[in-house]
Amino acid sequence: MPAQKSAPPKTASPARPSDLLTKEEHLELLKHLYLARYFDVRLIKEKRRGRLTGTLYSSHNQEAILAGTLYALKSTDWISPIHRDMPAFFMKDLRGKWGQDDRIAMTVEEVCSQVWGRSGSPGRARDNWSHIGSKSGHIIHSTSMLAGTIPVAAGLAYANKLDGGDAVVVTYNGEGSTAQGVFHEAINFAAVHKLPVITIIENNQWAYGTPTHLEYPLEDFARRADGYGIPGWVADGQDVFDVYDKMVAAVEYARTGAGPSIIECKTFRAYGHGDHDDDRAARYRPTDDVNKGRERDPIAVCKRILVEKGMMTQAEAAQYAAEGKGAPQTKDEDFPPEVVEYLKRGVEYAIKSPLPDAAEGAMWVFRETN
Ligand SMILES: Cc1ncc(C[n+]2csc(CCOP(=O)(O)OP(=O)(O)O)c2C)c(N)n1
Ligand SMILES: [Mg+2]
Repeated sequence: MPAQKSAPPKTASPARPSDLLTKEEHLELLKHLYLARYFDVRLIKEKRRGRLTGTLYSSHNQEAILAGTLYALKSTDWISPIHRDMPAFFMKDLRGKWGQDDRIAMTVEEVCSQVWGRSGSPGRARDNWSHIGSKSGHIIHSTSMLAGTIPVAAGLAYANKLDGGDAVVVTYNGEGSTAQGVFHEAINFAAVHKLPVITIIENNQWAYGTPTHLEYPLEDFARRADGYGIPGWVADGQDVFDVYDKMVAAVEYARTGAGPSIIECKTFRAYGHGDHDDDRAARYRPTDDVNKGRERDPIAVCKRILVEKGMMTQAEAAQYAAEGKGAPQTKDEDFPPEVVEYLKRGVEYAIKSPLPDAAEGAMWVFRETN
């Protein structure tokens, strides 16, 4: 074989979608991480202060999954969040629309009212958490049945496709839910009909008290995609830009009619399954594993990348130090003031709102009249 005379032409590596974001958009993504984190921290503190009741399902340490995926969507796209995704309800459509309440799916007031079980909430005190949705805001009403959200998403995507729409439907699912039969049935259906359904697997290493090695025999849950002949991406769930890049690819794939896909986002559940499980989780999860799992805080990862890209100075990165702290150690000063103000609006609105009238108890309950 003749020796190669000249070096092969240098091909520039293709730009990652996140490299095409402006500096403002990079900084906005960091703000979304702070917002999701502050929601979590604030609710935990409110509950400890006795100003809030009900179970909290923390998304601490998993914020980059919500921020990165939502940032790649249009407001006409649909999402189907579940228990671990509470900030998604007020973060959908937030890209470039901070403070424009009439242009986002759900306001922080509505979401906080839901958490406080007040009359202005969609669920009107029947529940304090994620069993809500918004038809106009394109959020599928959440159910508790985990992967049971995927057939609903597939049906919606099918209807939208028949109507000639270009909406993408995104479901958020824990890795544990991928072991349910309905996960297989729904994704198989979506694959056969080439439906624009994107399934985000939030692999936080635990399903309640069950570790991943007792849920699935392989390392990457994204490999479940192979059985349906659809793409399965693995994203670093701590890196909002990597999540965004994989999401842009999945959205493009879905939007062009190619069909469904799966993105597994590797992360780690910071607390117990819900706060009722915190004490027990401290016994079933070795402390070293928890510390290691929480080592790469998504806020810190994002800041490091912003500094590397020259979009933030070290001093600016150090200004609000929310990363690496649990809720009790975190102060308001660890967050940008506009983030604290934004959430404060929701919390104060909820606390001041009345409880629903007791007579409402029977509302929405089916009753035979004859
Ligand atoms: C069909 C069904 N089985 C069991 C439950 C009870 N349950 C609620 S969340 C959960 C664990 C889910 O784990 P995973 O899917 O990994 O999500 P994570 O909580 O880790 O985000 C279980 C067992 C349920 N809600 N629905
Ligand atoms: Mg899990």
